[in-house]
Amino acid sequence: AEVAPGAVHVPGWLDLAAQRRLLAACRTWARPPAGLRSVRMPSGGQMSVRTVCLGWHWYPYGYARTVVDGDGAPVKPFPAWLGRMAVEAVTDAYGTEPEPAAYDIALVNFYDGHAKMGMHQDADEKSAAPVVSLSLGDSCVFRFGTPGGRGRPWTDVELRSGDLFVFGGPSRLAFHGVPRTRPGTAPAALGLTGRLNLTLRVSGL
Ligand code: MD3
Ligand code: FE
Repeated sequence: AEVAPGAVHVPGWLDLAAQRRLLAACRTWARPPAGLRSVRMPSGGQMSVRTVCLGWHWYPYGYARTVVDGDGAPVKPFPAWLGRMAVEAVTDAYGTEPEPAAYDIALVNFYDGHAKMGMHQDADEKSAAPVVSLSLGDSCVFRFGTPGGRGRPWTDVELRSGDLFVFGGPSRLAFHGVPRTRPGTAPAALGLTGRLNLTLRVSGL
């Protein structure tokens, strides 16, 4: 379903077996060094989401090759199979191949039952390539706004385990956030308490 120009939601893109493989990989990436951490904003606040990065390390507001705001360790490599998955995702969502830009960043966000993410833009990448989002575990309310500001109008979309969302074109700089998750809604067979979201991106660096 096209939620806005360039914003395409593909429910159930990953079957249970694929979700389990991706979750197992996320669990190895989450371990230190350069593992899961919660980001401290320059304003002093702490994000309730915990994040691990592959390829490039995101910090407010930029990308580095080491965990500059954490343990200082080199960021884990971005695996080639994730890059192939990103190209397949864009191709399936849009029905056309993406421009030849190499996906080289993954941000893996973990939400416990209380975590949420305020409305923001993803503007630290130097590429206009679409962002690929994959959800695992608990469902959430995903709020999709406009490029004009963090306020209304917005559309609330339920994201479930296995869902794909691709954000490109005019939607690439839209404000978006996660006002709440729905604890206890993860597929029992997945074995995850909470929610994971992976975003695959092109750094342009
Ligand atoms: C729209 N993550 O990591 S995924 C983020 O569920 C982020 O963890 C949320 O926002 C999450 O920055 C939302 C959906 C998403 C991801 C990236 C986007 C929507 C986007 C980039 C541009 C526009
Ligand atoms: Fe974002």
